[in-house]
Amino acid sequence: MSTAATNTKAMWMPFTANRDFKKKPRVISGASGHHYTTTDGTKLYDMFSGLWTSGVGHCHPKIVEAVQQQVATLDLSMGFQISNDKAFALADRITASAPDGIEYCFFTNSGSEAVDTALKMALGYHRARGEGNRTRLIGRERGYHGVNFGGMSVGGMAPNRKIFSANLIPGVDHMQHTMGPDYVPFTRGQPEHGANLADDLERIAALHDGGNIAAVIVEPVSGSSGILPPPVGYLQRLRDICDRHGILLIFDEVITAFGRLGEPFAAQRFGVTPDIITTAKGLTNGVIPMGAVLVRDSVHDAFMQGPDQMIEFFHGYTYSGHPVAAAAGLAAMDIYDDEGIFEQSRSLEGTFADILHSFADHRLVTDVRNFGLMGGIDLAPRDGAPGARGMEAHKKCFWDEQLVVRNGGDILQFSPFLNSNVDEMQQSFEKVRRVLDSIE
Ligand code: PXG
Ligand code: PLP
Repeated sequence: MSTAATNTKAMWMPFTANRDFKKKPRVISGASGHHYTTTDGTKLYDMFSGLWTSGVGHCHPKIVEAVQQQVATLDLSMGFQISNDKAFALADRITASAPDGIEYCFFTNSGSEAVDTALKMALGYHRARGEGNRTRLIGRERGYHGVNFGGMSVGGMAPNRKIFSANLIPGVDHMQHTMGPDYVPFTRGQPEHGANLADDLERIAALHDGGNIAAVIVEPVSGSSGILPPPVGYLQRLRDICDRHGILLIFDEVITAFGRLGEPFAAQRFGVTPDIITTAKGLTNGVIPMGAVLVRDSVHDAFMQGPDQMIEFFHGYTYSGHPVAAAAGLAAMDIYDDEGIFEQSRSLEGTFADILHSFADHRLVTDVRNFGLMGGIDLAPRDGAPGARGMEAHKKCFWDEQLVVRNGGDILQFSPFLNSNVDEMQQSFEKVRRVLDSIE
């Protein structure tokens, strides 16, 4: 596969090995359904649903039409002190599918912004209730909460943090991650043991006094750091500890919301309701950037005091509730309902798990983890070159097998379309196997 001439110099690419990429660029110029097309016309199967974003496939006609209509009808409305019909409709729609008690929705443009918004809400909530001393924020090792200063500070991925070590926001602690000493490699779905890892929050509460902690933020299933499903009972235990100390629980559902776990939200899948949920990605099927923070009525209501003409929360983005993004979101919600997308996702889980775990016998594979339609395969790192084997697998999938998979270092990550089928999955993983067989 050759690469048509694209001048790749000027763009400094996000989370990319720029110099390596630019030697032989991988440039997409089209997409339809479950495939991408490159600039030279090669078709690739997308085993990552965009970037965890596009559960119903690319260029879904209903979303394309909704966006086209909206951009020609109302391209933008001021979002401060005025708003637009589509944003209100989408807020209604999302909160209706959220767990009971989650009743309000604040729009952002990304997951990173949703996270920083949620952290600010948590601090504001306690202050508004006369507990301004509750300022500590608790994240978790191996957590990913985006790249803005708040999310990076509560995040637990060392490479994202290390050059900012002196600039992270103060007053943050991290719980240990959920692949504890008792973790058994090749566990299918949720580990049976490890709920007690949640007691690390109790340890931190004892250290600082729980009454000084504002919020705890976790991904229900850690995504970016390699698909870490929560041990059975772990999330409930976190909920209980938070309740005991008056700490807000934030679920970062940027990946896990909108069907990736076969439900609107992971909160419903695990039967644990947090106080705040952050979302993005699948909110618009990835078509227009948008994020949202969903909150319990008690969190919202705490802000609603003082004179009526006063702004209650001095926070917002120019594009919060952008009408074109909201139109895409409404179309995505229609598709999720009309096409039974979450049910389809749920029905694919078993096959996906079977196929992933069939890699346990491969000489390069050291662990396989899965939950819902999130999957990870750990490759043994090459001596002295961590990440090289994962990168080689990613590139070989792309060039030799016309398959897009993502690697986080030596962890291969898979995010199949929610409406894919068993044949597509089998064929894709045959390609992955051929690639792994060809790697030294
Ligand atoms: N929280 C979570 C849980 C995420 O997964 C973000 C926040 C940030 O969202 P934005 O829209 O600002 O990127 C994310 C994003 C990967 C990968 O390889 C995952 C994300 C981003 C980049 C790569 O798994 N998730
Ligand atoms: N910087 C400047 C100078 C601005 O005027 C604004 C918004 O008005 C921002 C940053 C924030 O941009 P956004 O609202 O798109 O996040």
